[in-house]
Amino acid sequence: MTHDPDCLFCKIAAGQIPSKKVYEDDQVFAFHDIAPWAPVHFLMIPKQHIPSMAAVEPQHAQLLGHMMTLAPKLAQQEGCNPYPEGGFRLVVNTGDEGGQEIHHLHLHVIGGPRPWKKG
Ligand code: DGP
Repeated sequence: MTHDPDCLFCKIAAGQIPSKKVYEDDQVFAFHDIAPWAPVHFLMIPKQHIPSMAAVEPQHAQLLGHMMTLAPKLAQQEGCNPYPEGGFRLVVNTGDEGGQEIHHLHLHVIGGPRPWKKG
């Protein structure tokens, strides 16, 4: 599994930098965003270092599917109201023009009663 020793999110996944953990398994780590846009805002990251969605390869399909199927369960666990009145937003910023600041692939899971700061 690839690991970048200079990557902030690799360090968070490894427990070298503290975070408020939401979920962890052998492939994925989820934790609260440090600057939430909404009442529920956490990040899901692969434990392996993938810089962005632009770097995704067919070999990552199972991992990405795992993240996407976990997201609704964790969203509900973290307090998002049920679909359709509730729901959540999934965001993957990609590259500088896509608004990506941390170059380790991450899925924003955002929800809770509106209004939100962004969106
Ligand atoms: P993006 O712009 O998509 O790369 O989002 C990066 C997010 O990461 C941003 O919403 C703030 C969050 N973030 C940055 N540094 C830290 C940190 O040290 N801890 C936590 N929990 N979140 C962080």
